This record gives sequence, structure tokens and C-alpha cells, in this order.
Amino acid sequence: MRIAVLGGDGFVGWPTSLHLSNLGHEVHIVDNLSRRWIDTELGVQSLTPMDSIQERCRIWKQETGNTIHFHLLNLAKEYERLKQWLAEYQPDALIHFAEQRAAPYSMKTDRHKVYTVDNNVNATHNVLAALVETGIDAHLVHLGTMGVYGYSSVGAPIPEGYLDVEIDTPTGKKGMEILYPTRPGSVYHMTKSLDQILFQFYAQNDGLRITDLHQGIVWGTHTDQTRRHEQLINRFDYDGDYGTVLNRFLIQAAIGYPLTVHGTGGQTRAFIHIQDCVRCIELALSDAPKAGERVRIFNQMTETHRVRDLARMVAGLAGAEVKFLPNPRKEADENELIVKNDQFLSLGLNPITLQEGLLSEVVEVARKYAHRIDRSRVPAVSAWTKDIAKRVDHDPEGKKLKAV
Ligand code: USQ
Repeated sequence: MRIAVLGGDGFVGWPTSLHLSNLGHEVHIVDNLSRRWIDTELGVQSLTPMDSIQERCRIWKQETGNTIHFHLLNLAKEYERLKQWLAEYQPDALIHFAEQRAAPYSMKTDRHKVYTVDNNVNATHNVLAALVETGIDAHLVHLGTMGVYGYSSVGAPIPEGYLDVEIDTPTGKKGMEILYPTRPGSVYHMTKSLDQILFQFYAQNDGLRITDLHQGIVWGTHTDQTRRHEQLINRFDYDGDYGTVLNRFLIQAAIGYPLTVHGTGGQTRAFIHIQDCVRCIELALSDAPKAGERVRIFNQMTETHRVRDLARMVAGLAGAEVKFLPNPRKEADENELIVKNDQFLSLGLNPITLQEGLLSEVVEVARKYAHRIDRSRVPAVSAWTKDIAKRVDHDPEGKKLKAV
């Protein structure tokens, strides 16, 4: 297949591009390199040293003989160029990662909220409108998030995207299937909820073939393909905005920094290893919906864990101290979470669960590149409201925090 990986320079986009290229697909990365610019804005860098996208593609060619093409294009701002690109390359499938993906970054200031909505919603809508206009019958696979469901304890498993409900009508009860009600917990998660409505409309109105993957929190850094050469290494975020919880704990343990548990650490979340992410995308591609079919929604996660349990586990593994901090987010202190993921299991996913070997691998990578870490960038300083900002003012090492 000819596959466009939109956002193929990012944390999941890059290993996905390698995985699909390794399977023999013709891969085209379309990216505006915004994630690299955001690092510059924040004054942080990936824990791992990343080469330019062009150099990464050159090393891949040298290693495997396969070409990954790179196209510099801003999907949210360059609609006409996007249309021309689609008409010229006629992809069979598009994987859409091209969105600002950090909840704390999206809550930093009003400017960051506006940027996240502008970038994410426009990118998605531009892709949909351009597919209709060019008449290209490509399968669109979108990276959504488990966070669209929200994190209140419902006491029942979260289904894969749709909920069967019964409504009262004058002639009696009527069964209906609806999109599971969204309850986003950040502006970033809200954009993914909006994406769902855009998908529903374009599938129903224009027969676009769309799969939405509601992904959990990704952990790990390497996949089989990024391990092949030092210069194919994946990016690895540790800072308070882009680092995600389990990877942050592992990195913190590696550098002797107290593990930063927000609140009581009672938040239960869904997780998936990065190797399984790329496998899930392969599986989703192999099972495309037909025109006229409703949007196919998969829960792309393999297990759930409570944040404080993860902290205890990492502390035990790597000998670290755990600190319970004022929570910079507005979220439930404690929640239960049961999630269905039957569709990927039935397609053949054999989940990688939290294993000591893979956890230790992350700690090893963090130790190797520890000299690149700026400890002052570890605390999470983006507060969800102005009131919360007043409470979150010291880092776990007792230093006064300054928002960047
Ligand atoms: N947390 C801590 N300490 C930390 C960092 C986070 O206790 O140092 C807590 C947070 O308060 C939150 C939980 O861990 O309760 C998860 O935070 P996270 O930063 O790991 O994940 P989140 O902000 O939800 O976002 C990440 C990705 C996003 C993806 C989402 C999947 O950045 O792109 O969509 O995970 S999910 O969480 O399932 O919605």
C-alpha cells in the first residue's frame, strides 16, 4: 500500500513509519516538524538525541534499502497544498497523527489553548474535506485518545466507541446506538472529541472510510525497528508538558529524582507499549471499513493501572523515592476504569504487558542519556486553572517553580 503518515516525525509516528516501511509499504511522512519547534519554544529536548527527519530517513534506507519519503507540509494551514499533494500521490491509506498531543501544553495559557484547537481541528477537517474534494478513496486511520471518554467511574466497562441506549418514545422504548458521551479533561482531549463528530459527519455524508483509535498512555521508547540503528532512535519526552506518566517515573528513577505523583495518585488510566501501538496500526489497516459503514472505533490499550501503583512498582524496581504533589490538573482524585479492547484481540494482538525487562530497558536508555536531562524541566507546571496554579509552586526537590 502507499501510506501517508501525517505527523510521522513524532513519538508514535516515527516508529509507525518504520514498522510500515519494514512490512513493505511505500511510506510518505507528511509533517510540519512542529513538535521540534515546540521543544525550542519550551527550551527542552528529547532525552534521546534525534537526528533531522531527512537524516533518519537516510539511515533507514542505508539499513534496509527501503525509502521513506518526507514532505514538509502544514495540514492546518496549507489546505491547497494538501489537496495537490493528495491528488499527486493518491495514497491508499492515511494515518493521522498530526495533532498537538499534550494535555498540559494545551492548558498552559490561552494562547496554547487557541493553538491546540486551531491546529488539531483544522488539520483533521482539512484532511477530510480534501479527501472528498479529490475523490480519493483512502482509508483514514486517526490516532484518537481514551481521554475522550473521560475518567469518571461508571461501574461498567467502556465499550469501543459506541453505546447502546434505550429512549422513551410515544410508542414505547426504542433502542439506539450513540457515540459514547465525551467528557474530555483538557483542551487537547476536547479536540479529539471534536474530531469524533467530524468523522461521524464525513462517514455518513460522503462515505469516507475512517477508523478512530482511542489510544491509552504509551510507554516504552524502542520498537524492533528503532533498535536497529542508534540514529533511528525514537524521541523520548521527560518534561512536565510532554512526558507521560510511566515514562516520566522511569526516567525520574534513573536520575534519582523523586517520582512526581499528582495528588493521591488514585487516577486509573489505560496503557499500551509503543511496540503494540505500531502493531495495532498495522492491524487497523488490514481491516478497513467499507464506504457507507459507520466510523470504526477501537480502544487501543492493553491494560489499566493506578498511578500510585505504578510509582510504587517503579520505586521498587529502580530504588526511587515517591513524592505526592499538589495536582496541577483538574481531575478526579480517584477513579476506576474498565475498558473493552476485544476488537484488537480478535484481530490477533498479543498484548505486551508491564514486564520488568521492558521497564528496565527504559531505565537503561534514560541512564545512558541522563547527561541531556535538565532537572528543572521535570516538574509539571501547567495548571488547569488559575486557582490551581497558586497551589503548585514548589518542585519535589523543594525549589520554587516558574512556569515556562
Ligand atoms: N501524572 C502524575 N505524575 C506525572 C505525570 C502525570 O501523577 O508526573 C498523572 C496525571 O495527573 C494523570 C495521569 O498521570 O492523572 C496521566 O497523565 P499523562 O501525562 O501520562 O497522560 P495524559 O495527559 O492523559 O496524555 C497522554 C498523552 C496523550 C494521550 C493520552 C491517552 O500525552 O496524547 O492521548 O495520554 S489517555 O490518558 O488515555 O487519554
